[in-house]
Amino acid sequence: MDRQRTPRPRFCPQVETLEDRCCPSVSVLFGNTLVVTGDANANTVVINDAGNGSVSASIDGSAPVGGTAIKNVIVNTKGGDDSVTYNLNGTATSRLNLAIDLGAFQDTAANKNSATFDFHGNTISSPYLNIGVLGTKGTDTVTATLGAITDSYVTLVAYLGDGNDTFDATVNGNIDGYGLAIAAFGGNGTDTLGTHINGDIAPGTYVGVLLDGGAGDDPITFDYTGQVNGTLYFAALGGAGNDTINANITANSGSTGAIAAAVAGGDNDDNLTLKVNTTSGDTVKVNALLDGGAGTDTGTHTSNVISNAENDTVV
Ligand SMILES: [Ca+2]
Ligand SMILES: [Ca+2]
Ligand SMILES: [Ca+2]
Repeated sequence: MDRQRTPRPRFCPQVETLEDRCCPSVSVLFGNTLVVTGDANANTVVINDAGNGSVSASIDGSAPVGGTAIKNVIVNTKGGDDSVTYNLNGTATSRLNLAIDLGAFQDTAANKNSATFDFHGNTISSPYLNIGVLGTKGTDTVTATLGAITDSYVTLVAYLGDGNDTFDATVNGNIDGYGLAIAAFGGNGTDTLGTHINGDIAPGTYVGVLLDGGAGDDPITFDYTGQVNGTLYFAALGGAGNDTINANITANSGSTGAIAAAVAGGDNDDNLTLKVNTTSGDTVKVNALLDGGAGTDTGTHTSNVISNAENDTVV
């Protein structure tokens, strides 16, 4: 090496934050917490969960790092257009907390991020599975496809922040024991929020879904089909803006549980649909409300729904 050359400084430029000096990394803390850290660039994170505590992650194609007794996965992708994919590759029997920050404090309105949770049809039978996603000022897309749930407490919560965001959750399978809670908060912007559940709800089991569009003209969709022998709670809140909410609940023949459903348009002129279909003679209880809020609202609903929409149609 030429000694006359000034050594290149080892510190990074001061405009960079401390966090962003580091390379993207995956590490295990305390033997039970997997930490995935991105940087200011676009990062691709892939998490593979065997379901039994064996969880690994890679970032930007790095070799997977993980452990066999992982209970927490913490992902912070920071700035840039980031994507995070979670795969459940076997029956989930171990508890897991999964927290994903797509760059809430770094991204601008120009950024685009995604978080995808694919359960590949595997059953969730862990005591607890908690998934939280923190969106950004940019465009965030959260997609989740879950299988059956047995004797588990499962929560999926997404705060999408500003921008035109998308949340879409699908559950294909019966929900038998404890429960499931799904909540999405669209924040500002035109947010497309959807949840689709195809499966029976067993006696004593609770399923709750909250879709909150926030400000902006939000399209919100909810579909449920199955035998309701436990309790189904559903609420969609349009917030400010001209929102379109379409909720279709079908309690299959033989349902003995309870359904509480509310669709609230909030301010401005909303187009609201709430259908709760039951079979004559079933003992399933229904409490359903369609509330247009301020503005001139259009309501379409089954006869078991109480509505105050200005333009009201019973179907
Ligand atoms: Ca990043
Ligand atoms: Ca956002
Ligand atoms: Ca709205």
